[in-house]
Amino acid sequence: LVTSPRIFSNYTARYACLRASPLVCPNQALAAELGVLYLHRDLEGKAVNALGYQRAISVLKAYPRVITLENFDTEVRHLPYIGEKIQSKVTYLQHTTSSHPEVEQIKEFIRFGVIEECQTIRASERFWSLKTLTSVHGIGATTARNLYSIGLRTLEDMERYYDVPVADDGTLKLEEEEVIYTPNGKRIPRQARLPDLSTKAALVLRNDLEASISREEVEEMHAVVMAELEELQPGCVSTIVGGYRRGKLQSNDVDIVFSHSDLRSGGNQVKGLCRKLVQRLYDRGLVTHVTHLSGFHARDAMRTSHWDSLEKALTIFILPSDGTQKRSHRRLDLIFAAPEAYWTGVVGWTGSKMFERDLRLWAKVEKGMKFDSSGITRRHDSKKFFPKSELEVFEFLGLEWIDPTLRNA
Ligand code: TTP
Ligand code: MN
Ligand code: MN
Ligand code: MN
Repeated sequence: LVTSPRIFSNYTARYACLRASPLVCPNQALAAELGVLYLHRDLEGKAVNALGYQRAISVLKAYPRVITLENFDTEVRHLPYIGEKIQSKVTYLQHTTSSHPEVEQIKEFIRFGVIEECQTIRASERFWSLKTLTSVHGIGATTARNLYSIGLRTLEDMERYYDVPVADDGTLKLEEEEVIYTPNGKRIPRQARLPDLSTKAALVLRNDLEASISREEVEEMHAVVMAELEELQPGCVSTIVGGYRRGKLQSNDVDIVFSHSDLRSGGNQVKGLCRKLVQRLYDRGLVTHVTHLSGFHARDAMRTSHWDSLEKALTIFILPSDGTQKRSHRRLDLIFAAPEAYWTGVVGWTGSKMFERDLRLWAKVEKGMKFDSSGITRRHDSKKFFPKSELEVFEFLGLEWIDPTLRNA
């Protein structure tokens, strides 16, 4: 990654969408150590405290020099979310905590290369158990704490608790797909719905789903999906977004935003296409499970910060084996935008999560706009705006361009 001094000029900004944040920063080890404190707070359900660390880490990621005791006192401790409370005109930009443990903890790291509290956390059985239990897809911190409180500690405990079937050779088995037979013996799947990824299945597939995905495989998956989509609806366009687009060498999942190249169609070519594509990929054996599928049904209870009205499917995908290599199940997120919402979709799904969080906050507080992956709305009269390129999204919101590889806030 090329890092020129200019791109760091805005590292003092309070909004992550104004800072250039490279994938790897000069204070990577410090960020990782503070990351332990963030994770600990997050696993314990201390959301406000966790966010404080997340914000401090995010600010450090944009700081262009190795932090020393000297520049810490002259500069770093005055950065937003790190040092003393800065008076802000907007109350919700302020810290809700009155003390700033980060200041002492960062100093500790500069002096000793570790933070004592992190050592304590790393030695804690509860921390490792909660971390392990949440490594299973679909198990969040709250569920993990509940499982811990009834005595579960390891993945093996979880296998027993969720009654995962074990084969004779000791390997775990996926449950057979349930089928019913019609009176004349025709075999049809019991449910017309695509199979959900149950906790049981997530446990069986955990080694696959935990493994990271190379850029090469991301691109191969993208090509396979696009070939299927082209058969279904010619002329679609797509961008691989998420961590891949921010330059990560290894991704945890694959995120793709789709649309249609025909702007005049008013989105008719993409309406319902998400569901059709997922069904087709399922019929081909490429998609094995679905964890979320939006479209014709009423909005479900998925309450995440990135909720928008775009059609999307969160799936489990596996490339066909070519006989020489064993393939792994991967998480694949498919997002469909009408042509006019394509660029807000791409910006909204490129991330990082902190970049997106502050992009929304910036738009709302500073510009009187609501940003979301499905478009930009002016708050006072609900007028919708649909930028025609990614650069136009930035310009419209009054932001300097930040390259996707510098959005690792
Ligand atoms: P993710 O796929 O969850 O994350 P990622 O691609 O940044 O990193 P990873 O390699 O671990 O997959 O989300 C994709 C993008 O969607 C994310 O970068 C920003 C956006 N997003 C949000 O803004 N809020 C959310 O809650 C989620 C899940 C995603
Ligand atoms: Mn703080
Ligand atoms: Mn991703
Ligand atoms: Mn994703």
